[in-house]
Amino acid sequence: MPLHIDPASVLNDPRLTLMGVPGSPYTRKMLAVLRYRQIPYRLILASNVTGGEVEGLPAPKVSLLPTFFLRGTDGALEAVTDSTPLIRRFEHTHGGRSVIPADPALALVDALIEDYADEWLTKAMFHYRWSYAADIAKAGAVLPIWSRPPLSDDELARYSALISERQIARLRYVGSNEVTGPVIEASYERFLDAFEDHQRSHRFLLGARPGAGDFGVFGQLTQLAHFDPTCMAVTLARAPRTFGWTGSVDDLSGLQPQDTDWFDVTALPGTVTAILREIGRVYPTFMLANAKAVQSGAAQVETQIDGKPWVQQPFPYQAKCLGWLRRDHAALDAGAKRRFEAAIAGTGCEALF
Ligand SMILES: N[C@@H](CCC(=O)N[C@@H](CS)C(=O)NCC(=O)O)C(=O)O
Repeated sequence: MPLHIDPASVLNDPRLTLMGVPGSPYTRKMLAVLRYRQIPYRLILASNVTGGEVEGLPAPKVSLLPTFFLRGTDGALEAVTDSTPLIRRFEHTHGGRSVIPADPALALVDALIEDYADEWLTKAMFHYRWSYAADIAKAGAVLPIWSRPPLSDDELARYSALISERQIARLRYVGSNEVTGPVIEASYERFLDAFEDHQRSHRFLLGARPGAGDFGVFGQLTQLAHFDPTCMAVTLARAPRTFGWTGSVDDLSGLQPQDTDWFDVTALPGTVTAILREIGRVYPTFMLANAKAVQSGAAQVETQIDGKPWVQQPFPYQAKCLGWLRRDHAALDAGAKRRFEAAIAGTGCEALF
């Protein structure tokens, strides 16, 4: 039976209402942010693929998970997607336990890491899941269960086929193909090595408290490290701390963050610079080539990443992400801009701004 939800009940509920599934990295990212921030919520399990069977709620402009149902400026309930601006919106609506560093220069480093996780690490997530037979089989068998229990064997087989076909056809959106696959995997492995090294001395990416970037990385790792078998084995073998970190970031409601827990952006540990160097090695080239292709209406993004050819179809949303990073950079005052530029100097990330 479809679940009927009355919009008025959502408007009057002090909890946030969102729709998502455990197999969606961005759903997991947002759930972890809400738990860490101690913001009460309710999750409606529903998938875009198998159909949500939820009636009564507005539909978002683009159907993405997670979808939040929030009061719009006109007072009516609206469906809102995109984790990055939602995190900033909740910073204004709910006080305390911020995931945005107080120093705007460090906040931009955090936003850069978040964007890399959301828009680049997700390539690895999607690539491993829908390229390898064992991963396709596991995702196909389990993903439908997460949003539509109970299912008979026949129904499960039908939804497994539906999900796999649909997602494999979408590999082209993230740019996973025979040419780019090895670049994606090598870059994931280098990221793991750099993050693992960082965790020998530090708990989170930018200090002893998590930023939005940690939650972005966490979201992708819920799948890369903890679910899809090929990359899970890679992660466990190369980066046991990262495997463990992913389990712990899921629920940080008991952490007691202090204002002094953030790194000083003028004295970042070398392990952060190494992570930024890995980001700078792959991400700016892709983002700039993609933005250029979107702008010129080209049919393909064609560039070289890490010295190897990269070909994929343009992704307009990621051109928007680049615009957001540049907007935030332009908004920094002269002192913060200097601190930020010194923090990323020599990493390759400068090319983005
Ligand atoms: N920019 C969005 C990305 C969300 C996203 O891509 N969600 C995926 C699931 S993880 C999705 O809903 N894809 C469309 C679909 O499955 O129909 C965010 O940050 O929340």
